Amino acid sequence: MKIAILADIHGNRQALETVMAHIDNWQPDHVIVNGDTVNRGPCSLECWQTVSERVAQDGWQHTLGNHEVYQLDILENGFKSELERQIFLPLLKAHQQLEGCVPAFSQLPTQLSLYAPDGSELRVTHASMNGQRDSIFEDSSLPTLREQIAPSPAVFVTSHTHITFQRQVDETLLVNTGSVGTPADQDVRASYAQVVWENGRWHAKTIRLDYDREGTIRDYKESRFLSDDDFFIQLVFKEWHDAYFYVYKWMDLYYDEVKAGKIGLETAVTHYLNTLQK
Ligand SMILES: [Mn+2]
Repeated sequence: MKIAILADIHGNRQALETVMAHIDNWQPDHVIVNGDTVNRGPCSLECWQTVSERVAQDGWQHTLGNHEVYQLDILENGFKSELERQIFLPLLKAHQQLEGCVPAFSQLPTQLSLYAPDGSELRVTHASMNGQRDSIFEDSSLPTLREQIAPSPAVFVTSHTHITFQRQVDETLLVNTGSVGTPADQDVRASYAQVVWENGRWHAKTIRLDYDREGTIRDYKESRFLSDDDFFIQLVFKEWHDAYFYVYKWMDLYYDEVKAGKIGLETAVTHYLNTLQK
């Protein structure tokens, strides 16, 4: 039994196309898209539609990611303040692209399980058993990991951190798929996981693929995702460009001061980007 698990496409259709072609060539028995198909990148709608077509035509499955939850939250509640609206402008732009597709996100399952002939379980969820935002890291303590994957299956597949790894946790093979659209391990290549049941045991492999990054830059520009009036998208773009997460660090350093009105959002973002260039 061959299972492909891809995740965190994040609106990057160039990366998705390359990964899809590789998966189609591998001919797995099951394909699971493990959440966060939308947001961050310039082509949320195209990515959602492409994956939805494969779900309808080829039996692919799709789990709920925290970014699908964000879109449902915007649909239901909008933004709490003007500052929130500015910071989350990239999410709002994706929301406008997605239009009528967002309600369907509420139908996505939070986890999926497949079973080997011996009854052993492979479980797939976007982050952990504690929810779509509870990151599983390779270097977490054993008690933390046990709690995040309980009740422990034979194979636990997570995503969300955009950093691929494999680790044994007691009897469980723990696999992080990494991210198709915007990896965060400073390796810009798209990432997905192949999990195989063979000769009575499970094993897993991460696949890394080069794709048309110039095409992604063109998509950012042509979709006007990278516009001058949206300071925050420049941080998100730099995360994609460098395959590294900066937004959390920016939040730590500047969010309170920006919220208190001590520094403008544009200044705070520009200042931070300048420090990164040194
Ligand atoms: Mn996520």
